[in-house]
Amino acid sequence: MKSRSQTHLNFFALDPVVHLVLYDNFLPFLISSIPNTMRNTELFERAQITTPGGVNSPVRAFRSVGGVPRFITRASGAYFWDAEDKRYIDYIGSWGPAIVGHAHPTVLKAVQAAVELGLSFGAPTEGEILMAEEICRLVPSIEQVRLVSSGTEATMSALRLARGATGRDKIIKFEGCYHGHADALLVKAGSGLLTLGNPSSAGVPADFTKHTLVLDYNNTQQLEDTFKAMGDQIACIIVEPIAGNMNLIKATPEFLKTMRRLCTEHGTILIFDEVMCGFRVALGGAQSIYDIKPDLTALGKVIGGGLPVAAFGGRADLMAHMAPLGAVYQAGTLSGNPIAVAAGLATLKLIQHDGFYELLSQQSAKLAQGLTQIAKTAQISFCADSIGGMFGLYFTEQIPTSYAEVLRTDKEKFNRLFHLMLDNGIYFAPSAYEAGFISSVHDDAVIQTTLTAAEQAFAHLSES
Ligand code: KE4
Repeated sequence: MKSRSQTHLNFFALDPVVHLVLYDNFLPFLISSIPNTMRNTELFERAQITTPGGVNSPVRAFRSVGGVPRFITRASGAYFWDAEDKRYIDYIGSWGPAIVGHAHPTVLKAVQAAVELGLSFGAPTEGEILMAEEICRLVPSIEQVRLVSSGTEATMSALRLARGATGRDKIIKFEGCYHGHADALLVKAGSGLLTLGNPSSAGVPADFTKHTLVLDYNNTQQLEDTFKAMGDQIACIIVEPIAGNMNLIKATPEFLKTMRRLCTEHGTILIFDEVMCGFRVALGGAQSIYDIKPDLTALGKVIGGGLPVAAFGGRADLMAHMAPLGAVYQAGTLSGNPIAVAAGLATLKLIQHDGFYELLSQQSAKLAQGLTQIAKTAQISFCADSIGGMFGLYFTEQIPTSYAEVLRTDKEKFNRLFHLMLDNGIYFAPSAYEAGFISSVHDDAVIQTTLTAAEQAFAHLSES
């Protein structure tokens, strides 16, 4: 019996000509001629060997909608292509960053110019000043800002700052809002009256979430009651002023106004997590729409233009607590990375063109209203909502205003719509609990193609 190494050796002892024919010509031809209808499946199976779930962020695994994730090879404008060279109209836009469309020439040019000068220095650069000045100019509540590399870092740092500046431990978040995966924020409502948080993830000690109060989004009375009971113990409220992580849910003006008043009365820091809605719903973010001034804001996604830039900032007197000036520590090797900042600055310039947000709002409304009309014709219980470049799709009669209402929408119907549209080259967010995103290049032709595909999809849904 030949040992494995002997067989191996003989194989490599092949006549070089045979090896050349076999390895450098025939096999590559053979592989390339396999119909690539299996490439996504093949890549997904391979990915799962070396990466948990085959993905580097859970939502990408399609576990909520089922099926095989599409491995994207390239993107341009409103489109991206998968490993089987199938083109899709993209309605996630990298979960927000691709607001001017994928691979915008101006953004690519800025990145290419920056790359020529080096990738990362670990020392300050002028680009970081330009980015900080632009953010402070566009978001007036931000007097000082610090750049980081992810939304999680931004919110985690803002929380630490609020606790450091107030000397208090308790924080308030809302069921259905997602602020990244920092331990104190991976909580679900507890059973207690004031819903002290319980960990929503393994690996998070109960001690790390016992100071996190989880309240109901848009429940103003509960907010009043909580502050009456323990307002002077609360370091901060963190909220998505327009929520995009339980599908699209807008805060009521009364909810945010009450929050602002209670925080002022009790010396609590109000943190707006605008990582998703910042520069997405309006140039000044959600805070400009509601005309409410938070004490701190977290930003991300759009300000990196697709590369890793996020930020937290706000009142200068609070930011003065940050190291190296103050006692609240935060740091990051790649914070303010020059390539990422170049992409972000180029994107921030493009979104300031006249009429940019009017166009986004108009196009997202066309999509939402068109889908609603198609569903009505198909006599399917469905509605849609939009604001700026964000939209929400709900299989229910009324637009939800709370997490509990979102959970009552028909998730199974959404999943069937998702796949019917995916098969037709339309890529919605792969979850009934995510918002959708359009870019400034989702023009009428793109929207019409989507609506035509939706007519077939809803007709199919109504037959079954
Ligand atoms: P990142 O750490 O993923 O950069 O940002 C966390 C975060 C913070 N705050 C808000 C309001 C967010 O929406 C996010 C991240 N958003 C998700 C979309 N649901 C990113 C997609 C993903 O997790 O892969």
